[in-house]
Amino acid sequence: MSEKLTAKDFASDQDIRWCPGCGDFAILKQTQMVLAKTGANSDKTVFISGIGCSSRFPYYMNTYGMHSIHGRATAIATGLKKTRPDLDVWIVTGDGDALSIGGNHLIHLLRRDIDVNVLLFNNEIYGLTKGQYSPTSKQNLITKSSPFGNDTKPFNTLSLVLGAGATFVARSIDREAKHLQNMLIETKNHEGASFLEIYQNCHIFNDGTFENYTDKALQKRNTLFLEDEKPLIFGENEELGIKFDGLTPIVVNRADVSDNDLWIHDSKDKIKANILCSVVDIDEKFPKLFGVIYENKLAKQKKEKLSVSNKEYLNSVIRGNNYWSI
Ligand SMILES: Cc1ncc(C[n+]2csc(CCOP(=O)(O)OP(=O)(O)O)c2C)c(N)n1
Ligand code: SF4
Repeated sequence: MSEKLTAKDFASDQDIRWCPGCGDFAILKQTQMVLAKTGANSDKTVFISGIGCSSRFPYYMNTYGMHSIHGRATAIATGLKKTRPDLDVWIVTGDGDALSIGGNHLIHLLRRDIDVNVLLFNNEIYGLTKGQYSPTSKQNLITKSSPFGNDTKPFNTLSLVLGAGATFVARSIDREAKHLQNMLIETKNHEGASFLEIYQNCHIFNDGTFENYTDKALQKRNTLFLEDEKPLIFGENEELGIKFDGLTPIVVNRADVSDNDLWIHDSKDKIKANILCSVVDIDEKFPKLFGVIYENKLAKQKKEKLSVSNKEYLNSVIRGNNYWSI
């Protein structure tokens, strides 16, 4: 039996070329820890990236990897997973790489429910090319390519991937080490396409964009870390909650209602997940959501059935001699 690897074993000997202080470091560290913790085999693990600062990730991992083409990590990973289902395939991508040039490939990977782990490092900017606005940049943000302010609305990333058919949708943030670690474990464990958005601070070109969620004085009012079977509670002193008024989520004072009336998180519920992503997550009167928003575990069973019949069908095509007539 092979020896259990440590986090250090998953680190390569390459010099890391991210700016000191970049949020990418924290994600790299937690990923290496998670691989060690979950007993991953470096010979069976592959990181595929596109182009961007975040996409330098595979160089720093002592696993197989490919720093591929802008926006196409999803296509390459799909091909790899289809031909080598025994491999644990991870995609590392940025908001530009995944949602601008790679948007089309991302939605189809999710629709096809390819069993890979997508880590989207969202810094709401193009880092590598020095600070142009991206499809997740906030409206009115002044950047190199929007000197008068970004006049386009950002994607609602979580709604987008949920709509594309992702069977696992979660969010974490570079500054919350323990949470990030847990989310990476959940992402790895999910069978099917897992999508983890990680808020990542680019302190060179978009510093402080996630300050509301990391600043100690602001964090409690502005974040809600979802846990299954727990009520949606937030606020400086956990004094606020979210409940339904008919079909509409509203913020209530916990002093005015019973906790039993609050919204209880259930990541299996796709209707609730849709409301969380399309109503709660985008409205500043609500806190920003972190955690597993949606997971469909049943997708795995259906898939197993399908892959057996596909395999038999493919075998009969390859080994048969009656299929090609001109
Ligand atoms: C075909 C092509 N078009 C454009 C570029 C230029 N380019 C390189 S990285 C990038 C965006 C990177 O932004 P993001 O994916 O958010 O990653 P970050 O650098 O912020 O981690 C762009 C537009 C390219 N390399 N190839
Ligand atoms: S430019 Fe931004 S995203 Fe790129 S390495 Fe530097 S801090 Fe990180």
